[in-house]
Order: sequence, then structure tokens, then C-alpha cells
Amino acid sequence: MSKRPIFEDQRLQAILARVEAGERLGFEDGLVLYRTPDLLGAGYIANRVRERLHGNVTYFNVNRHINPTDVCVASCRLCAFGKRPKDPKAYTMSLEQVWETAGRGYSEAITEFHIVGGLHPTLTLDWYCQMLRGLKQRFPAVHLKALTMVEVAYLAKRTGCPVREALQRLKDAGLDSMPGGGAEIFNDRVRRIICDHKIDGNQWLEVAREAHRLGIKSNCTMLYGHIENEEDRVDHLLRLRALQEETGGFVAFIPLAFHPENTPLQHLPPTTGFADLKNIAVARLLLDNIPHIKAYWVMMTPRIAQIAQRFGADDIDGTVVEEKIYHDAGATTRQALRREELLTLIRKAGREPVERDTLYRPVQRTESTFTVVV
Ligand code: V47
Repeated sequence: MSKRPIFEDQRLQAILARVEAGERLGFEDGLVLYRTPDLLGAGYIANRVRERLHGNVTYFNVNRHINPTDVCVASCRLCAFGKRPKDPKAYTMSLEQVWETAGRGYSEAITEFHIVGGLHPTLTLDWYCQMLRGLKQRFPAVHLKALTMVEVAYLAKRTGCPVREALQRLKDAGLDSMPGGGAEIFNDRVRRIICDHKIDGNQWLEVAREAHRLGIKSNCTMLYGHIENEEDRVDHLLRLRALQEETGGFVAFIPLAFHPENTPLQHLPPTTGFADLKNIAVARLLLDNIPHIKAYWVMMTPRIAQIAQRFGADDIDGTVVEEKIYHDAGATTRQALRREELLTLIRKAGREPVERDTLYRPVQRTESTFTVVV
């Protein structure tokens, strides 16, 4: 009796053999993985890596997003969230409003505030430092994952200080780690079209390098499903992998599906479930030195994020509470999931849920309090 081939696309057999032998995949492998229609094959290999790294565990956290302002001078074509400074619909919170927003929903014993906003032309580095200090005073146990590489580069430039100094001041004020946003796609040709006024790919990587050198861990992302091609995606992932080789500072990678509604690129179609799962699988396989791959449920829907737990992802993100960036761009998902709902989603995918803090240390709960297991 002939042995049944596991793969529809025989090229995946060689990729599996290399992955099993602990060999690193390269640019061409990335292209094969992106181009193959054999999603189940790619997912199978990615799932093996995921189980080797994390067993049957899927991580989640209890967090709250806070967007202090949507005023943004950048006007990126990819974005529906940022508003011009004079736009009557734009908002900017006062420090008190940020602190008050942080306190709403605190009863679920939030362990992380995820704080990002637009590039505001007048809010100063001092203002952000005060915001962080105020949050630390009021919520000392909560991890502050705040400001993207793009926001820090902009604040440093406006302050007239080196990025390193801006990061150090933010760290001294209470910044614990940084989210992965703003990376988009590093390729210049793509960047010129989707986010012309943002720092370029090398600058994004340079801010991440400085942060990691100062001991500030961060996440990293890639925005897919707009005008980029497979080469651009593989190049992006390999540049993240190269920096990780140097610093070890990336904790998790999050592939972000482009949402076109209300953006200048709204003629583009939204991504498909197929593409969403493929991006999870390829990321798991190419980013062999980044510990966690996150299937962000707000962006890919809870349904696909759940399936992604068998295609390479080991994290589903958190309770979120109030999401603006994706909902401004037409996301139809809910704004929040309760802790219990995350547990059910994970369990129904046959995985074992583990609540984590931002740095993936398990969190133990008794009623409404929590302790991080170190
Ligand atoms: O920086 C903006 C992207 C990012 C759109 O680090 C868009 O744990 C799709 O970075 N369609 C914000 N994407 C989200 C983000 C994130 C989310 C969850 C967890 C973490 C983490 C980070 O979303 C932006 C930009 O790259 N974005 N507009 C859009 N229309």
C-alpha cells in the first residue's frame, strides 16, 4: 500500500523536513509558503512548530486599550482613525480623562493598558511622561504597554532629543513595554503609497533596536492585504527576524489584516479568512526566533482567531474593552470580550487557556485580584 502524501503541494514536504531538522527557512521558502494554495499543509507545519514551542496552551490577557487622541499629522492612506488637527470630529483627552478612562472597567482586574494614538502636533514628551506617571500612581500593578515606534520617533523629533533619550524618559516615567503597531510594510515603494509621512522601515527598526537596548521589550506587526506583494511580506518578516537575532527584544508578532472602509484605499477588498490564516502560518514558520504569534481577535474575528490556534498562533489577545482603530475602518467585531468568553473560545478550539501578563508570565486570579507568577 502506498504511503498517503500528507501534502497537496509536494514542495511542503521539503519545508517540513527542514523545519523538523531545526533548519532556518529562507526567502524562497517564504514565497513558496505564501503562494501555495495548500493552506492546510502550511498550517500543519506551523502547528507543529507552535506545539513544539507552547504545547497545548493558548495565551490571552485582560487588558484595556486607551487611545488618548486621534489627532494625527501623518494622514496615512491606510488609516481611518487619524484625524486632521482642525477636524471637528477629532478628540484629544486631557490627562484626567486618560486616567478616568483607564479606571473604567477596572473591576475585571486589568493587567495591561495598551496605549496608542495619533501624531499630535502639540502634545509634548512631558505630557506623555505625566500621563504614564499618573497611570502608575493610580494603577501600580498594571503593565503600561504604550506608544508605537512611530509615536516615539515623532516625539523625539519634536522635542529635539535623540530617540534613546526620549525612550529613557518614557521608561523612567513608567513605560513598561511597547506595542508593535506602525510597522506596516517596510518596503519603501509600498510605504510611499500607504503611509507616506511616517518614519521609514529602517527608522522603525532603529527605534525598536534602541528600545530593546534599553531593556524595553516590544511587539511587532505587519499590515497585509493592501497593495503589497508576497516578496514585500517575506522581506518584512525577515527584517524583523534579523533584528530579533540581534536584540531578542520582540515578545510577540501580530499580523494585521488591512481594513479598507473609510480609508482613502477603500476601493480595495477586505482580506479573506484564507489570507488571514496563511499569514499566521507563514509568520510562525519564518519568525523562528520570536516566541509568540498573536491572532488578534478584533482584527480577524473571534471565529478565525480561534481557528488560527491550530495554524500557528498561540495567543488570542485580550479583553480590549474599547477598540477604535479597526472599528473606524469598518470592523464588525465587538469592542470587547469578557474573560469568560475568551476562555470558552480557547477551550472550544481544544486548547488550554492560560491568562498571561504582557510579558507572558502566567497570572493567577482569586476573585477580582491577580498575582503574576514569576
Ligand atoms: O499601527 C491602522 C494598523 C495598528 C488600519 O502590540 C490598521 O499587542 C488595518 O498595532 N486596517 C494598530 N490595520 C494595532 C496594533 C496592535 C493591535 C493589537 C495588539 C498589538 C500589540 C498591536 O493597526 C496600526 C496600524 O499598523 N492599522 N489602520 C486599518 N485601516
